[in-house]
Amino acid sequence: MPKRKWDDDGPLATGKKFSLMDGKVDVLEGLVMHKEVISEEFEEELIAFVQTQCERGRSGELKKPTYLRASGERSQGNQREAIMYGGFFDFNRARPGKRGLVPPFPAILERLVDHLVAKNYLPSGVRPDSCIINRYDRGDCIPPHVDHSSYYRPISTLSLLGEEPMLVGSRFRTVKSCTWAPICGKSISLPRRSLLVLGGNSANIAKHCISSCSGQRISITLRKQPPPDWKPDATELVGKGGKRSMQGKDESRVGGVINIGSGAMLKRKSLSGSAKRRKKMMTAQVGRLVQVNDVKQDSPNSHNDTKNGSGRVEVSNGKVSEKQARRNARRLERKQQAVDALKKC
Ligand SMILES: O=C(O)CCC(=O)C(=O)O
Repeated sequence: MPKRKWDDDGPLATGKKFSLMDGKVDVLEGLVMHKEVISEEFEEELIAFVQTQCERGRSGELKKPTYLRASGERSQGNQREAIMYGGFFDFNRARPGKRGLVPPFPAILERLVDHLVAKNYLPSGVRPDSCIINRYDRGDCIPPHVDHSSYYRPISTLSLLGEEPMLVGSRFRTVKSCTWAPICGKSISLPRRSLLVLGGNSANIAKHCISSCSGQRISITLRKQPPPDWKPDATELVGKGGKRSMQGKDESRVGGVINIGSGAMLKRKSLSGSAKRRKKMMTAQVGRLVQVNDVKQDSPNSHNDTKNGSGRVEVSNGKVSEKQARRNARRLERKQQAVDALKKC
C-alpha cells in the first residue's frame, strides 16, 4: 500500500481494542474505545450547544437537512433528532449527499476536532470535516448500517449525556421495532465522554446500531468526506429495472440504509454476494428440475406431484408448473438465508 500523508503522524492514543471472528474474518478489527476524552466542563458546553440547536430545529429556525427529526408511522416511536454540519449525510443511502446543503462546523465543533486530533485520538491526516449530532430520547434508536465506503476511515462517535450500548457486528436480528440483537456482534457500552473509533473491518464490514435507548443520549459522529468532486458509482444509482424506486417519508432502513424522515427510501433490497450465488444456484437447480419433470411427463407417474430434495414441484396435466418451482426455490432460498443468519460466529 502506498504511504499516505498521515502514516508519518505520531502513534495514535491507545485505547481498548476489540475482536470478534466471523469465520476467518475479525469483524471488529480496527475498533477502539477511548474513555474520558473530554472534560466534564466541555461535555456540559457541548450538551448546551446541542440542546439549543435542537430547540432551534424544533421551532423551524434550522431547516432540513441541517435539522432532521424522525417521524411518521414507519419511525414507530423513534423520534431521534439529527443536526448536520460540514457535509450533508444522505441517511437514505448512508453516504455523502450534495455539497453546501448544511452549515460549516461551528467554532465549538472545530475546537472538539482540534482537541481529538491533538490528543491523537484521531489521525491528523483524516481530520473530520462533517458531523452528525444525534439526540436520542428514551425509546429512540438508529438501525444497523455501515457508513458509505467513500468516507475516509476511521469514523468516530463521541457519547454525551447518557450511557447506552452500541451493537457492532456482522449479523443482527430484529427483536422488535427499534431493537436489535447481535447474532454475530458485540454490545459495547458507550460511557459519557467516550470516543468510539471505527476503523478497518469494524467500519468496512461490521454494521453498527443503537437499539431503543433507556434514556437520553447525544452522540457526535465525525467523518472526513471524500473530495468535493466525488460522485457515487453508477451502479449505486441505477437498479435492475432502471432508476431505483423511491418512496416513503419516515424513518426506516432498507438494505443497510436509513431514512430519518427526510425523504426518500430505497425500495429494492439488494442481495449480498452469497445470497446472489445461492439464488443463481437455486435457479440452476430449478432449471434442472423443470427439465427432469418435463421428461417425466411421459412416464406413468407423471400426473403425480414429484418430490425432490429441493422441494415440492407441482406437475399439472403432465406439465411442471415453473412458477411453482420458482416459488419453491425462493422459499428454500429464504429458509437457507435464515439458517445462515442464525449461524453464530
Ligand atoms: O449514536 C451513535 O453513536 C451512532 C451514530 C451513527 O451511527 C450515525 O450517525 O451514523
